[in-house]
Amino acid sequence: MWTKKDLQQLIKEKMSDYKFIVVSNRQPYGHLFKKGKITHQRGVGGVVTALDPIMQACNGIWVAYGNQEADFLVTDEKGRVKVPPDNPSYTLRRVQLTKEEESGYYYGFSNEALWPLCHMAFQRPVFRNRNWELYSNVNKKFADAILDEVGDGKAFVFVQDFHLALLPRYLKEEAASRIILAHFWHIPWPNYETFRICPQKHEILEGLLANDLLGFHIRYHCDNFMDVIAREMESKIDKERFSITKGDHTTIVRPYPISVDFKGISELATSKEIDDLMEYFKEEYELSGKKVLLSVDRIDYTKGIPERLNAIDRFLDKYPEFKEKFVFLQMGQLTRILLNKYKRLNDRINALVADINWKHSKDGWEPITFTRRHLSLKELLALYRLSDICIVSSIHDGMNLVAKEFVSARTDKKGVLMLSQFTGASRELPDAVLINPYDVEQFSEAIYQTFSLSEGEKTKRMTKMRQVLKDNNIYRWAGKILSELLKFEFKE
Ligand code: ADQ
Repeated sequence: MWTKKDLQQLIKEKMSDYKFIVVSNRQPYGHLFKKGKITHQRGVGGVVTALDPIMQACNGIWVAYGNQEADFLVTDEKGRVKVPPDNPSYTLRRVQLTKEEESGYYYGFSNEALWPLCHMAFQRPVFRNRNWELYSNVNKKFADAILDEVGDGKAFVFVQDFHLALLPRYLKEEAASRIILAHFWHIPWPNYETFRICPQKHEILEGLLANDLLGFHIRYHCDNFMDVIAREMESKIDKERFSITKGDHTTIVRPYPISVDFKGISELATSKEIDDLMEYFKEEYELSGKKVLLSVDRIDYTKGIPERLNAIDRFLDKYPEFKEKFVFLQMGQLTRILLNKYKRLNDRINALVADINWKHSKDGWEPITFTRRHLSLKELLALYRLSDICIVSSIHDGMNLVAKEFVSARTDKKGVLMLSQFTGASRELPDAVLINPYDVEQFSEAIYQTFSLSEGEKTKRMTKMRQVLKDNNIYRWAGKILSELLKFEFKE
């Protein structure tokens, strides 16, 4: 089993002679104002959880977009600041973007073109030349910052996600012999029929083929990528080694299913503070004596929120005897709200919640409580622990960490996970109750069947899922990628 210590050890032993640079759009720490004073906030999510301790162990450099109001008030002239702020041990180099750059690179090409292109959610991608230009410029800006940090030395660079598809090529063009590159793509890779509509497909593929190692969550996404390359690029494909050679450069393609800090979550979830928070939520949402259904998502059209609400509606149509017996808590965090598609989705969810609550309400009881806010990790864990059923109904999702967090929090081995078969997580967690969010009949029936599972069956399923995540934790994800990366040798 991989632990945080194993990872730190690996990096200390093998990376001492080189620089280690992580690059991502989102930063591990942000600086902002609170009551007139500058304070800081740690970023959330698996990547920060896994890589922050590595960076602390190897005195690395993390390059990211500085998007908080006080970010550049604490940095030097190059945008550098030592983090973690309470125990400075590595360098965060912030890249500064103008509003126009943020709009074209982040909202525009990343989230209006690549996000819908890679998710089979039947949302048409929008390709605008100006957004592409800004996406390229910003990738170049990231490359300049990294090259400045590498200087005349040698570095291992670990790139995150779809915001930075061109970055590997810019780096290799300038310093091929001095940089070894891994890139992890956190979202699905689409099939050829879908990908081929992208006007900038060749530039994107060339960008990604500059990596030495390219990772996706599951084998299926690797297969899709290899297939797209076979049809779009002159290259040599080795299906046994899972490698692609273009010119004299070879890229290895591998699946690495991302995960969560299973042990850390299990321990925190059983603390007294979480017990207190559970009591608070039970009172706040009037949960006593009722079964609790829970969903937690960014409000995104890939997460299947309307599909879930429709399934609750159908379930109550068919089984009205369940009225007053449960509450469905939908916790949603607003995201990308500047984009029209997200504004419309938000309006649609509000209308659906109002309609369904009106239709099924009884003596002051309403089936759905919709809370739109960001929750702290402790609040999340309290909600995971007090719920009977956690529903993840994404219509397409690279992995989905909510499913894994829920299982990690259930040290009592109770609670049932309902999981969309279109998430990467469903490959590792077949003991969840698997659903098809497009099939409202099957989905609503699955809710009914989940209510009637025996306690023994629930424990059996949860025990198996916990065993899977205990082994496949976030440190294993990072450890596997970095061990592979360290096998590459610098060219003389
Ligand atoms: P996301 O699409 O953001 O990530 P997901 O994996 O579910 O999706 O992670 C969401 C994270 O945000 C979870 O850690 C969750 O707890 C947190 N979160 C959600 N709603 C919240 C709220 N209201 N308050 C606080 N926290 C909230 C992308 C891909 C996924 C892939 C990850 C990691 O789309 O498929 O699993 O990257 O690779």
